Amino acid sequence: MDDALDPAWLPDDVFRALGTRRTLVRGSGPLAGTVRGEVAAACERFGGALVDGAAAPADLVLELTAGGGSEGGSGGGSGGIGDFGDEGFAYARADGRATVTASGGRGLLYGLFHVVRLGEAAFAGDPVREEHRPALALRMLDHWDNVAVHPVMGQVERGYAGGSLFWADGRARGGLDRVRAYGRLLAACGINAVCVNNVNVHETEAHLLTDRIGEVAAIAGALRPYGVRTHLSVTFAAPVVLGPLPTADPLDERVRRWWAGVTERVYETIPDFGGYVVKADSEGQPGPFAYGRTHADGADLLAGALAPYGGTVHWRAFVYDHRQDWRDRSTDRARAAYDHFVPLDGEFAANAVLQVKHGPMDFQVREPVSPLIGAMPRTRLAVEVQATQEYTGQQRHVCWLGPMWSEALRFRPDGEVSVGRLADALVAVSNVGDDPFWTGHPLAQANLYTFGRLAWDPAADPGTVLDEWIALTHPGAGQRLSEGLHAVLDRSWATYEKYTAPLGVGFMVQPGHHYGPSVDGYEYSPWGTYHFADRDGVGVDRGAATGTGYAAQYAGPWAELYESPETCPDELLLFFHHVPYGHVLHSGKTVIQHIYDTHFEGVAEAEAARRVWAGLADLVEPARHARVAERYEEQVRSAREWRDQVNSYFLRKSGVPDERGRTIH
Ligand code: GCW
Repeated sequence: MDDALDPAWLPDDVFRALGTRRTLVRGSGPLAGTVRGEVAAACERFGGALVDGAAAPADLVLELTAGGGSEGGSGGGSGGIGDFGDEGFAYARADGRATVTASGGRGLLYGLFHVVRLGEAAFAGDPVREEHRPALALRMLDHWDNVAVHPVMGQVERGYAGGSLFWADGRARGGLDRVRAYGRLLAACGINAVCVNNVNVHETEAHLLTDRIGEVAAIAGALRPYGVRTHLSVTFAAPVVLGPLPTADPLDERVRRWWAGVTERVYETIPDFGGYVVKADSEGQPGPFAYGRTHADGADLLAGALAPYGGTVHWRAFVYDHRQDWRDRSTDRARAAYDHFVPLDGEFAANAVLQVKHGPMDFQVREPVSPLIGAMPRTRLAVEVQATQEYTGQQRHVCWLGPMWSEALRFRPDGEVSVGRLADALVAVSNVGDDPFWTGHPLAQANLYTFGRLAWDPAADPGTVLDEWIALTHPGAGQRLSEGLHAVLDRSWATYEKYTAPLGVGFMVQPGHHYGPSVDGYEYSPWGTYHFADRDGVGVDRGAATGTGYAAQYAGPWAELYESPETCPDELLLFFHHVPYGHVLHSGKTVIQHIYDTHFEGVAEAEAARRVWAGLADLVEPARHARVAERYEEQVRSAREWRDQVNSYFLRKSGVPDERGRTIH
């Protein structure tokens, strides 16, 4: 394995408790083999032993048993030892001895990492017996990686961690050690699927589906030992782009046969292939609209091709008009996904999953939960979040997104069932590249880890997940380091929100690359992302009574709550309403004073976090410490820029002075 590669949450030391003990692994198949390999490596390092044989010797300390359940398909059999599903396991501890029992290899793998996470506690303490199963069957990372470097977007679209893990020099990387190590990290936090290329499928990447499928197979081979399945983004126009058809019309019989044939060959090459991801009729990508067909027609075409092999199509709901006229106040981008898809509920095939961004706009620092979530009870749902920090500091700023994601997953669209329970899958746009720290900013590793753990259990407390990440990433971390890491991470999302776009209004970023402030950067653009600030007020009227009607897309209790500025939560006020600067928030402050105060506070908090980090220099490995310290310089610089531009802009628009008389330019 690459020595220069950061071990992230799997440094050797986290295997100490396991590696010093005697462990028996029972079970056959490749994933049980992976578990055996992990145990053997840990024992070699720490002096324990991997015990062979069917019977457990008396001095055995850990027993890991997998039944004969399938490793690939769904519905792992019980193998006569209880049915924990494909990926679940039972963990028990008594008298200093631990056991993990699973129905198949996948469950065993997750059970192994459960023991690793527990460390010494896996063996000590009162007897326990617990069963663990993932709440969501699919926990996926979407890589927006291009094979050929794109002239504008580069190798990884919205990537802030160097080049691609998978692709370099126009082809799949030769050495796949890093991909294997990635699969291992993913398994250790519960992620079980990866889509290896950008949803914007350009010409070169279109060929991955056919003549270049061998390269995808090589990547799949490196991920498979850790239970991670491979998916591929495909272009809806593939039959035309790759030929020889003149049309991609989903209802054309030739098109149907084309997809069936191509998909058959995909499965010949990658028997456990996960399926396709499709961005259609969105930001210039081709789709069924060109043929007067619906998105259900489009999705069902691909679902039909995948069905014989158990594959799934992830069809993205990010469909909106990106050539809007800013003068037209009746079109509301936030409405688009709901308007396009709700009428199609019930028309999607059983193996089609509608992949919906968690918010209605585009991964802003604050958005309400998309009203599409929960509005299509007869359609399978994947919720998409963005680990890559496109709008949250681009991995130059610390912004731990655990609390944001957890809030979205706990939201109850109908007042009862949470988003986490409604979803079949949770997907994150990956924040990983070929950077030695994986994520550019070492602290952004916490986002990846937290995503995996929340996908396994959306009800988990993000703070507890962060504790886990800290303990794994810094084994033996004393109280000072743990507290320091909590201090810089816990509220980092709130801090970022304070110094950027206020009260849910969003954007205000520099066009194109989306880094740094430009209050009016998108105000007169075709992208549908406006704040409508004038001398009297700011915000978007999305109410049903006087605005775009977006608020009425929510189920009863939320529609009512968001409709009125009196009941709308402060943090979303400008998302839902255009209000005067003197409007008084529930906090008791006026909107304008809130803008000033939060921007001063946000910068002060970023400066304080930088100081906390500086004080941890003696406790953190030097290269890691230096990388974060360097990024804090940029974060503080950028936060001040945000503060000064936003505050000056609103002072000039409103003419209302800061009641505390601070410097505003
Ligand atoms: O957030 C926007 C990004 C695009 C991205 C798009 C999407 C892959 O700015 O770069 O394209 O969303 O989600 O499809």
